Amino acid sequence: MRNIAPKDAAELDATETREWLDSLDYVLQSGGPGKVARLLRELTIHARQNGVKMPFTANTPYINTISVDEQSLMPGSPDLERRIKSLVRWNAAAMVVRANKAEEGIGGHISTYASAATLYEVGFNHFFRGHESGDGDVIFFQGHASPGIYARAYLEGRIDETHLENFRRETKAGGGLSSYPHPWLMPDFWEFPTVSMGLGPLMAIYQARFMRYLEDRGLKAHTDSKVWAFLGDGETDEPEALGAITLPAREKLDNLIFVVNCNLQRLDGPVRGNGQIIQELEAAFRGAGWNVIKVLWGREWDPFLAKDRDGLLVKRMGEIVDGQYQKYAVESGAYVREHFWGADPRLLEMVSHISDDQLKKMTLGGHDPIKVYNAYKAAVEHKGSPTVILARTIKGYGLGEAGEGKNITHQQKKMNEDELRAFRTRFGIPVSDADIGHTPFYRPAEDSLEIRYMRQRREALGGYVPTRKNRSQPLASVPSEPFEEFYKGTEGRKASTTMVFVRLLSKLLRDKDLGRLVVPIVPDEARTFGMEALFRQVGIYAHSGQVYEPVDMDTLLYYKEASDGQILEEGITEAGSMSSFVAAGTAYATHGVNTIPFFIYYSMFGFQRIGDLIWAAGDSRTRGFLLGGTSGRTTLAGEGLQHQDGNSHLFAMAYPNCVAYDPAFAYEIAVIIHDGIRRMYVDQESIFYYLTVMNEQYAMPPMPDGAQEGILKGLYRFRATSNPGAKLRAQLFGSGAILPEVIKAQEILESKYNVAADVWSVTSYTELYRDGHAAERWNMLHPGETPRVPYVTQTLKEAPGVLVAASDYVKAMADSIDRWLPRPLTVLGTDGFGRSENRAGLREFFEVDYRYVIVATLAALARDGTLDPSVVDQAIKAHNINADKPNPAIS
Ligand SMILES: Cc1ncc(C[n+]2csc(CCOP(=O)(O)OP(=O)(O)O)c2C)c(N)n1
Ligand SMILES: [Mg+2]
Repeated sequence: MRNIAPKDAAELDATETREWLDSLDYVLQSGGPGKVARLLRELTIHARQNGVKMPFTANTPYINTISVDEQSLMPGSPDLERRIKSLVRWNAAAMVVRANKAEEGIGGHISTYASAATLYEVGFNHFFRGHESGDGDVIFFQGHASPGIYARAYLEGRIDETHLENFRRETKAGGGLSSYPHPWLMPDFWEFPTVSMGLGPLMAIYQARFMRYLEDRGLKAHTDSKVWAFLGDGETDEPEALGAITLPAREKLDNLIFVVNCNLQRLDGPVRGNGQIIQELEAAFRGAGWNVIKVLWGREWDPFLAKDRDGLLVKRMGEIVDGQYQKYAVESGAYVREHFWGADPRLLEMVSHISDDQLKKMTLGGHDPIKVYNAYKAAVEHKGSPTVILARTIKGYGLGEAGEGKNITHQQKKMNEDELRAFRTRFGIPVSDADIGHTPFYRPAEDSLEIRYMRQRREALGGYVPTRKNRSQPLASVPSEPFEEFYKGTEGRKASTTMVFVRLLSKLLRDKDLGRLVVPIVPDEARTFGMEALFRQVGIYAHSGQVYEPVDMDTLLYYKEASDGQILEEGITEAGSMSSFVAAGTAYATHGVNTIPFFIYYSMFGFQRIGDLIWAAGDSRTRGFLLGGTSGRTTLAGEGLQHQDGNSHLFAMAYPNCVAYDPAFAYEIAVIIHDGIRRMYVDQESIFYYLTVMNEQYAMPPMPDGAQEGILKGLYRFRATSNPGAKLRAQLFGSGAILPEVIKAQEILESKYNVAADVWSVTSYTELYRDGHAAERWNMLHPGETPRVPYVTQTLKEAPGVLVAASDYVKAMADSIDRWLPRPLTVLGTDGFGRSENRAGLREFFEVDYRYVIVATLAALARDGTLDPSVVDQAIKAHNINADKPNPAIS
């Protein structure tokens, strides 16, 4: 074999490559891109068949997805849009700087919006459709970009200078602005909370799917509305952000557009200093089946890429890691020339004719309106899959020395006079040097070209965004028929509260008025709760219908999927299910449809696991019912430590607009849900419900007369003693499945120990606690007036004897009302880790069964001196209680 010198070999290689590329160019010109793609596919198969190992990559080169040839001209006035964007930039920065001058430490972010301004402005001027258009878009704004959204609203005349002045000072007179998007705080403005990072993208996915659900079920006309979700590149590290991205691809949700602001930085520093976040995200989204559009380079790069016949520049672009790209952003043109272009003399030659200054000014794709416009256009026109736009930007763009591209920029809240002056000059804001120290807001005259243009554009696009309002009509009333059977009890037949709930749900689904509005949501748990009959009754929602023959087709309750199916069977994702709950429970505002979600799940995997999403639901003014199934630390047998929930009611107490109940009987559930629908959908209160339901079966008694009010307020007397004149008296409180234990204790206390006890059902410690504190607060602030008396005090002030409470939840629940009772409360509860055991064993272990209620009652009487302590001792022995067993709270 002839020896070929390495140099010759390289040349031969280059010539061969050249020839292949020339042939490909020929096919491209003669047959078009489709033919090239086909040919490449054939070549790949051929190569594989002949043993060529093809490295897998889900990536495309590090260049814009949309080539210059594919670009459309941008409509509108680029000059005016640039002016407007500069004005928004200035006011956004000014509001943060001023807020922090007035109040040290009040916070706010300049650099997130600074990087995203073009991404938003192109949207506002050309894409985001307001609700008046009939095709209103649903937009999740990146939380930390809020100053820019406020600054635009100010220019549009929707909010005034006082509002900007009071950014982050929400309690100030004249109105303040909330730090981030919070519908609870600004119910006419913000639609969706996003600032707990990761939740926005997740909720956006389920929002897009819910829009399809409403359309497929005929609850909403088919529209071309889009869901836009703006998020940070750092935010994609949150599992919630990427955890559900296969769903929208699977469901072909082309109504969903993610825009990831890839400024390559997060709070502390680079997102992927040693790698490339954009390529990483591209691979993840492409792998999941999304349409990915990369917007990396501004138009100044186009001529260089056009000249890059050998792919040297593309290769160079693709080999730089993000930390290094960040370095270029803070360095001079000379540095970029030396370190980026200088890697190869042929690259250096490419830029020999332009100055360092021009080099420095070459923009990135996310700052170029034409590139962004074309990406959005392609996204809204794309059919068959969701789109993600990966837009490269610089964090703190335009801040110069004050933070552009620097690691500290996320936290930058202050700018000195020099920095402000430079910023003003760069964006051409007419603020004089003399005024710069005050950082004045600037809004051109009402009839200026800028203001008129902004208004015209928004008018053409269907009104201002964001705008939140209640777009639904309240329900006229709640039908009573579905609830009635539950007031009568089960006449001795045993049922669990879960069975009762499922029966009620099934009746509501059949109701001629309410039925279509009910949205049952389950995370792969329908059979656990005995809901499989609903599969057949109303079907499981599947946009595509059922394209296979289910294995159980020949059974009555087969697994029926249908395009107008009503159940959202989400699979094993409480987070996804909760996002559906939010979409359905806010549809009264977003879509003008009063859907009523019922989300039932394993109660342990609710507040404990997805508490932040429940918090966001509260913020979003979500309406609906959360059902914590298989709840109660000792009622759920066998499952053990990770499943047995004795905590969720404690968590629920801290959610301000969550109304929580731990009901024991069928009629309690009926009363609570009936009243809940009334409060939320007739009276339009922004509250949501949490009910725990259990799987222990016992006979459901009829509702005692007059119990309704107490059920809702949190406490009523279920059964009075037949011997009120007895010497030894007690008041026993029970909740949920522990109430039957308390009733049993009452009987034994009366027959064996001559203690006459009344039994109270405590349906909600949370409601009693809130009412007690509300009264106390009012009394503190109104010292001269007749004091208000908490409901629990009013109800129990005359009640004689000792007070004992037992529930399947932590003791803090019952402890929380102690101060409003006439005497101290003895509390039995289930603090501690659960155990795999049967129900009786668990109640013994946690000390909440009827025997402990008896002992606790006798001990309280002994403590008060009305009973000899030896009786307590005898009871402990008689009931086989081991007085020296370890404390379950810590064992
Ligand atoms: C769940 C959660 N964790 C932490 C934060 C605090 N935080 C706010 S912004 C931020 C960095 C954001 O970086 P990125 O997503 O890249 O957005 P950028 O500002 O760069 O556009 C962090 C850590 C938060 N808001 N939410
Ligand atoms: Mg970032």
